[in-house]
Amino acid sequence: IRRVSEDVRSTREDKVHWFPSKISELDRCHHLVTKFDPDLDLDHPGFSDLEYRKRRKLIADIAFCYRQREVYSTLKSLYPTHACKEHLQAFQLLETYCGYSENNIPQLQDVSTFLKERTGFQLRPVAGLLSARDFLASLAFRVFQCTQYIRHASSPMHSPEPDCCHELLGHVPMLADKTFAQFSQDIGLASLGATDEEIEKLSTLYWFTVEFGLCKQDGEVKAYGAGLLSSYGELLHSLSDEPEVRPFDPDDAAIQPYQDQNYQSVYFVSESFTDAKEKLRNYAARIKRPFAVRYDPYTVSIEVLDSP
Ligand code: NLE
Ligand code: FE2
Repeated sequence: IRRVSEDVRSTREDKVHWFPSKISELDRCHHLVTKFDPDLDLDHPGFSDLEYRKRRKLIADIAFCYRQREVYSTLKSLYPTHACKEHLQAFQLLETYCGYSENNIPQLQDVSTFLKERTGFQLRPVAGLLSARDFLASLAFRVFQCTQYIRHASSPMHSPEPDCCHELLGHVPMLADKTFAQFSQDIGLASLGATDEEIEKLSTLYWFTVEFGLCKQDGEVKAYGAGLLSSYGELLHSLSDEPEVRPFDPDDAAIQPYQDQNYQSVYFVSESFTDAKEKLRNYAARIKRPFAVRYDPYTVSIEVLDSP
């Protein structure tokens, strides 16, 4: 095995996308997509709402607590019957140790410290929806980029874009599970230096698992996707008879078309997280890259190796 990280950067620059190899280089993974920026996106539900746009610029506002309460208590009442057990367990801990409650929005740093102790994941504030390439690269380091603002008050039960309810209620509890954390990092590692087409497939896979995944537990189907666990409306929809539900197969899920404005019409159900993780590893091993990557947890960096 020969290290080729320098080669990748110098001689292969035109063929391989730059990707971060040190955690500090995530500073360069800051490219927002403009689609959901309420100041730039004409279709954003809050675009013509100047009051909303002003509020989005402030992160701590009294009004935030109010919406949080409604979203929080409504979702919490559904979790016992609709959420997977990993989510339920972690949610309990977050209420006990991290200030999760309907009256309080916890501090990102406190939640990050909690996650770091559980699975090594840490949270990093981000101003809006990132490009898929940058977002996935962060996962390779067990860094989760978290939005801080809250959804528009006109639709508390479903938001098309991520917001702090989505991150804190949907993603954070799941990232406290070891197998799920590994699954998330594996998607990130597979994305480093990948072609645009592969990034598209990996982000679609991410969409149908981390965001909208279902799983079997004790003979029942439960939700583990963050997009479901943070939307009262879609959580009910996903476990009703309406949508199509297919067994999770990465080759199938990676090319399934989807939209991000409303509830999904198709979901994928995994046998277990371990099964999903193994299937994903098998998928990732078949992605063609002129090198391999290995995460070194001691130095918190990515080593680039020649493919064997
Ligand atoms: N639909 C989700 C929610 O309402 O929380 C957010 C999905 C972000 C991909
Ligand atoms: Fe998300």
